[in-house]
Amino acid sequence: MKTNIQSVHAREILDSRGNPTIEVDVILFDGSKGRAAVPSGASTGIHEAVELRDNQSSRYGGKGVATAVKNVNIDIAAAIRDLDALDQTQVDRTLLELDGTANKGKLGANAILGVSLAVARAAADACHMPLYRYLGGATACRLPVPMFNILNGGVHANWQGTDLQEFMIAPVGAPNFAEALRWGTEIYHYLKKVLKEGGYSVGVGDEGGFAPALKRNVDALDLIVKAIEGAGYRPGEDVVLALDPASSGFYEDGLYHLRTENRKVSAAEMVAMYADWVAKYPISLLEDGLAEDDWDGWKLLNRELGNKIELVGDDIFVTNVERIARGIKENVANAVLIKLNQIGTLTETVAAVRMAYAADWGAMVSHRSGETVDSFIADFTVALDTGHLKTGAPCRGERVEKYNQLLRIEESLGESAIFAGRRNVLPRVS
Ligand code: 2PG
Ligand code: MG
Repeated sequence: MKTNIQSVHAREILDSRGNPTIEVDVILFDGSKGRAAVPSGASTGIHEAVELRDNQSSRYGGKGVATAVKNVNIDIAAAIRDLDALDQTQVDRTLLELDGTANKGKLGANAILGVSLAVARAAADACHMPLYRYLGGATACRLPVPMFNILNGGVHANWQGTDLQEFMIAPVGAPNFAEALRWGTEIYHYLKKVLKEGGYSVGVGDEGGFAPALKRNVDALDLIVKAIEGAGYRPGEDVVLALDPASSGFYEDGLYHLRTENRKVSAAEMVAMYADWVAKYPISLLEDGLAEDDWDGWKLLNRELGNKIELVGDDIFVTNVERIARGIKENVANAVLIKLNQIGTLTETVAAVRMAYAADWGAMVSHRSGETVDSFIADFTVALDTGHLKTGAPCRGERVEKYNQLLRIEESLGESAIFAGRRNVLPRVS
């Protein structure tokens, strides 16, 4: 058949941090082509699928992915050659069977994901369809609220800034995606001015947000509110705030270690701190407020704030349906963060989104802190209609490429485009 896979070829390329990652090219018998590159996290959850690195210190300090490349070019290429690229489920099942482990440790989730995504792109090419249309069907037309991470901390700022990793703004009041992008970008630039005036550094972190060394984490919220107002927007009306503390990164021996503030606090104290912030600032979303295995803490968090804001699980769920199912059963959150490389195939990622929807939970698609210019997640977000996407500040080529792709999608949809706006950032709040 014309849409069967003719060849699969992987290579080692660099990501935005200058670390090696995988890029895969897939060619079908009709000449259709698909290319995909795999991102890489820094504040990775311990339950994520395995990112296979060579651990050979003489190359790239052990971070090479030559083994994963070889796995694609030899074993995977042989296993999926001749499969129909339009049958994504069969392709992904074949990859899972070939790997045979629970965590994709044999072939590497990075090797598997590169192939899975490149096959989808080749199939879309064969159908002469844009990726969002191929993945999402005839009715895919809703653009997400961009969640701009304009102030970076934690490991993304080398622990030189705030303990909390991400302070985001969401222009929920914008009439369309292009305007949301403009609003967010203007606020980002205004924040630079506010920081300069305050005598802070305006160097940027891994995701393009500024990374000032603030004395208290809460100071970031004040600076951002100032920037929103300074840029001419109304906090809480036009633009809301979102946080990803990535708290697994500062959870030690049962306590949360806020280094900048020189204090160690319990889960209950963290929850009280968030509740206080939610009362004082227009915060609509909190991701990873507590650590990846602090299930009791999460239950408390959800009891306190689950009816007020969106509580998104990243490291706790790792886009894995088994962990999401537990989260739904134990009622610990109301949304899931969706990262393709946490689980390793397109099919499993879609299953995670569907599980969230079936429970009336939200789903927020996410980039990784190590990225390439691949914009798969932009199309994926529109296809799966998740209503919001976080892919960094409106700064750094690998971040803006996703936002620019959403501009292109909005343009091509023309009158049919819908902007998710406020409702989709606050799925459970009236
Ligand atoms: C996160 C991500 C992306 P990393 O924690 O949500 O922002 O960071 O890719 O480093 O895990
Ligand atoms: Mg996170």
